[in-house]
Amino acid sequence: MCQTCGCGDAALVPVELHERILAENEKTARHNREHFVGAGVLAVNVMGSPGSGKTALLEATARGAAAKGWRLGAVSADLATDHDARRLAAAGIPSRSITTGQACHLDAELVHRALHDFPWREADVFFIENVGNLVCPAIYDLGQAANVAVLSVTEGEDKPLKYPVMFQAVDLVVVTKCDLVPHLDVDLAKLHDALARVMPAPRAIELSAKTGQGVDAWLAWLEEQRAPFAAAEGAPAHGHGHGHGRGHGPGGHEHG
Ligand SMILES: Nc1nc2c(ncn2[C@@H]2O[C@H](COP(=O)(O)OP(=O)(O)OP(=O)(O)O)[C@@H](O)[C@H]2O)c(=O)[nH]1
Ligand SMILES: [Mg+2]
Repeated sequence: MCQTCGCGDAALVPVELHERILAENEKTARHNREHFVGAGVLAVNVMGSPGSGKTALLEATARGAAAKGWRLGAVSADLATDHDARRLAAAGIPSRSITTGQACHLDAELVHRALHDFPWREADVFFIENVGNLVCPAIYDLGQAANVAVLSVTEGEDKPLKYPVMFQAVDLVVVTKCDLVPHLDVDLAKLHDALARVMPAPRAIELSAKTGQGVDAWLAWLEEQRAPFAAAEGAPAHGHGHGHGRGHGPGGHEHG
């Protein structure tokens, strides 16, 4: 049970109080967004079920980003360990862990605190790996520019229909562990159909962090998201010529 949001339990957290918590969160998220946009940093909220392959996706991203000359940064959240931040650091991504205790999602304040004393402004792309959970993380704005859901092929084609709040909130779904498809009964056409029914603007990339399938398409999507930030600074989308922290960035790029 999440003690922070109450997971919709009106006895634990009355509706009015929950609305106040969300309103407070919105304020801090706006503040975070101003920081990210002002520093020309593309912040991406990476969400998905426990074990869906979020950290593996970021490890694969580190391998591809090096070739593009991007600098990456990350915070990685789970309830009790710093395992993922260590994995990301080992993959070459400067990372900080956020341990949430009993909370099943990140909120804007937790992210804001993690940014202190951390050189996030150095990054071109900054990933926020959320707590593994297909529900609550979708409700909390963190100040990110883009939302991504990671959905592995082992989870079943109907997940977008069963957990629509997540899939309604994201700009992209990365369908992971595609190397396993030959060993499963999963029907990818059904999965894409379910996404099309739920996502306002359906967009998905099939990927395997293990084989590298789809990583180029994922990097191209990131480059697309990054472009307005680079253009605002008069630098190429993958260049380092931008001066971080100078208070400019793209307008109208905010979501949710
Ligand atoms: N075969 C295969 N296994 C994968 C792939 N990506 C991740 N895995 C495996 O799936 C398991 C979970 O991967 P993680 O990257 O830790 O998943 P996560 O979503 O970050 O997990 P949490 O942070 O705990 O929610 C690990 O055993 C990975 O090796 C993939 O592309 N192919
Ligand atoms: Mg992880």
